[in-house]
Amino acid sequence: MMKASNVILGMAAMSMLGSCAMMMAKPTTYTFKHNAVAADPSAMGTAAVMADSAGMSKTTLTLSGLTPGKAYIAHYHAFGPDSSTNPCASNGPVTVGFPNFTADAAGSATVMLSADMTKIAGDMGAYINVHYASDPSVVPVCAAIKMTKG
Ligand SMILES: [Cu+2]
Repeated sequence: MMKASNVILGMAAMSMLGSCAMMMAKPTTYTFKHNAVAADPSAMGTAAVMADSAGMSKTTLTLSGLTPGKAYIAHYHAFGPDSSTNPCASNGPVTVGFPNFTADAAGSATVMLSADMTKIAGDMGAYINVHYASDPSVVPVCAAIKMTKG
């Protein structure tokens, strides 16, 4: 009696774990690389991208080496016309914007974006860059998501 019910409980727990694993896919992590600019020379970080079963993506940026207390903006960009093998140099249009954020006293920041998967699918989500909010032409770091156009 005891044994049988333990087995049934065990099987129920296993199947629950299985369905959770299917719903919560593991994130894919991309590394930010520094652009050839003088701004924030030690800026670095990662972008962790996860898809859920409802067609939504969740992207978490974890950044350090930013200017303490400075305001930043970040975007997903589509593959642009200037390169087909280096998304960060392709000068593509913004597809989705992250919420505005400010680096903390240590120069770190974490920002999260939930977006419909279709908005960042394929060339639509070729790279993520981080700009100064005060001057978007300053882009200290960029993370390549899709390396080849098309
Ligand atoms: Cu941008």
